Amino acid sequence: MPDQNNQNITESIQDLYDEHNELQKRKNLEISHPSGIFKKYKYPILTAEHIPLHWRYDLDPKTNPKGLERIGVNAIFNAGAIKWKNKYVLALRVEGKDRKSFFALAESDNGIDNFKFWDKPILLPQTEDPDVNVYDMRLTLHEDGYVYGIFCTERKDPNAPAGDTSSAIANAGIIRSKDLMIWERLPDLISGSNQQRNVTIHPEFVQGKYALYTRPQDGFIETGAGGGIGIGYIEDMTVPRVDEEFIINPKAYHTIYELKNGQGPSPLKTNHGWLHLAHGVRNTAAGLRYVLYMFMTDLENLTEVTYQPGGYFMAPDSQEIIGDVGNVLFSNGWIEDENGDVFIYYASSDTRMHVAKTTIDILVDYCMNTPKDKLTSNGSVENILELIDNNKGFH
Ligand code: M1P
Repeated sequence: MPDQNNQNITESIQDLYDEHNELQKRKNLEISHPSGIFKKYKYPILTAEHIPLHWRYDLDPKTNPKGLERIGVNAIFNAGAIKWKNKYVLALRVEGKDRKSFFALAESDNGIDNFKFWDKPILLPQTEDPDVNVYDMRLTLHEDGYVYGIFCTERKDPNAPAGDTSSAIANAGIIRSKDLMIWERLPDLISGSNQQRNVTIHPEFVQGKYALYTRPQDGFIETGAGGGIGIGYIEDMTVPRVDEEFIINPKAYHTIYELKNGQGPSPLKTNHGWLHLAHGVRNTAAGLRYVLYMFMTDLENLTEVTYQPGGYFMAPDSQEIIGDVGNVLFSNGWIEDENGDVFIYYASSDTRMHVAKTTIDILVDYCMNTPKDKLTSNGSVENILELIDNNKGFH
């Protein structure tokens, strides 16, 4: 005769598995966007509910007779991305209910649905100064043959006054791998800045050196006098020292990147230059607003921004506006397929992951042919008047 309690727990766990399987199998539906620049998808590709059940529940009826969740996940967001062995692989920021973030890999055959987590989250090798919190990994296959994972590592500010339990120091942590399974931890970035976030590596050597996109800042939240997307060079990644950072894309008054900005994933190479995806932040009465924008840099001279469309490329729509940290779009991962398709992995409001699809040709057209921000209202009207003028005879 089966034990009644065990029977119940087995059934309730089975129900959880059924729901979880349904969620993972759900097909995504393409939604066109009026801009024509990308297509979004109806469902987020990954949410906290997608986390495998064996990471959250004690599945043994003897030790969990009530079938309760033991370890909860709050959100999944800000994923690095790479095409690996013909799969679309994401390195997700998984944030537990305890507020600690960690990384876990998930993969999909088509890049838009049926993402499945690998068996276990990543236990990061540590430096002598252990990470307290880690997040926002960029995955980049470098021409040296390694896949680099550069992420933000955060520790309490040792100089914070007594009673200040919030101030932290953020820096770039670096791991690398040749198989995405065994990761070597390198020293954290050494730079002249108090804080670093949004650091990623350029995929090619530049005059024999590694090039890193950085975001120097004075404080933990505010970039202060620093800020902007910088570039710095490193001789040897096992001693990752950037002696000088050159700001290639500064924050600017009355723009969508007025307060701060940050490089998203590593740039994509095109015949017309390097394509960059970044986030821009401005302050509003309702708090910070994070949107995505794009720019291009010269193929040879990475410090030269050649094109920068005015305004945002993508902003939070409808449900994307709502979440743990509302009004935020953030992207640190994209994948280019051999046929020129581009999968943009972005998170909304620090809560869930989405994908948008476009092509290299469309992104280059968008960057090269969208008027730039002339930084005044009249400048914006001039851009419209020029378009109206050029449209004579077409409407
Ligand atoms: O909460 C919004 C984002 O804030 C930080 O980004 P940035 O350093 O550009 O301000 C990061 O914590 C990021 O993870 C988060 O999504």
